[in-house]
Amino acid sequence: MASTSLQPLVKEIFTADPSAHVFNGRIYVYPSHDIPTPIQDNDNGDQYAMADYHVLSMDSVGSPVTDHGVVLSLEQIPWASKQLWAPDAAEKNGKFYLFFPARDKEGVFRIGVAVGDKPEGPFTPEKEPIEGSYSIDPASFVDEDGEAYLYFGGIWGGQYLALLDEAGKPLDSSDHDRRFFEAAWMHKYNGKYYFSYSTGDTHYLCYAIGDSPLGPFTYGGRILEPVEGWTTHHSIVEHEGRWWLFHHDTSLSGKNHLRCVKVREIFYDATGKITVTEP
Ligand code: FUB
Repeated sequence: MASTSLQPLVKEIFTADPSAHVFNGRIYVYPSHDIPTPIQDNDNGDQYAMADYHVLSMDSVGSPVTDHGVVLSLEQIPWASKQLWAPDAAEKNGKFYLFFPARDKEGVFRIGVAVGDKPEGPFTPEKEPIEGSYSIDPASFVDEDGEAYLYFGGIWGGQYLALLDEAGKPLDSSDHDRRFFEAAWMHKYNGKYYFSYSTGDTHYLCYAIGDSPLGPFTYGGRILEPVEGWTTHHSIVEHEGRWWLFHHDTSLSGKNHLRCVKVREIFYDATGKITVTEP
């Protein structure tokens, strides 16, 4: 099924970078909230000028989607100056944490945290970003033993994470079809850790598999071919025994910075490889 034939989860607002989780049996999606801007596309990503976050939720894929409205906005965050990019969320001891990147007052991307009592927010931001944090695209992963991890990285392809090829050799930064660029995500399937990501300027969603959440991860293949629009960004979540890929494209607007979130089912073959068609 081509990405363009899928329907956006919501059409009333533009959404991107969907991080999906199941909390209390319900699917919650933490997306970026894209907004119109006169800023032309540039390599700094200034055209992604987002100023608040919404949360979406649904009973299951295909059921009505609730937009919970604004759950955190730029003016509430004392350290941030602009660009509320791809967020993610995690639960710990009954509190819900929203992790988000934004440029600080010096224009450097930092990662902040906001806390809420419910998965749908609202969220109250900490006064400062996470100490020592930098870069974009935080992705949280809580393992079965309760240990929590935050993956991050991006902005023109800094290869922040070593991924290995099938021979155990680190992928070269010139391997644009396979190296990490941005949009990190972690999920666990059958005891293995799947680190998935965007290759950025070559527009693939790929994954690499490891025996530990800290890696090393060995390149496993592509999840999704390029979609409409420059960016590609995703999350993978299990719900009621089926696996879902949330991602975005620009089919609702035709503009790189006005994206829409979609969802499709994914499958695993007998060797653990991800496929978008049922084996
Ligand atoms: O939404 C802004 C940026 O575009 C994200 O941080 C990247 O992953 C890309 O989707």
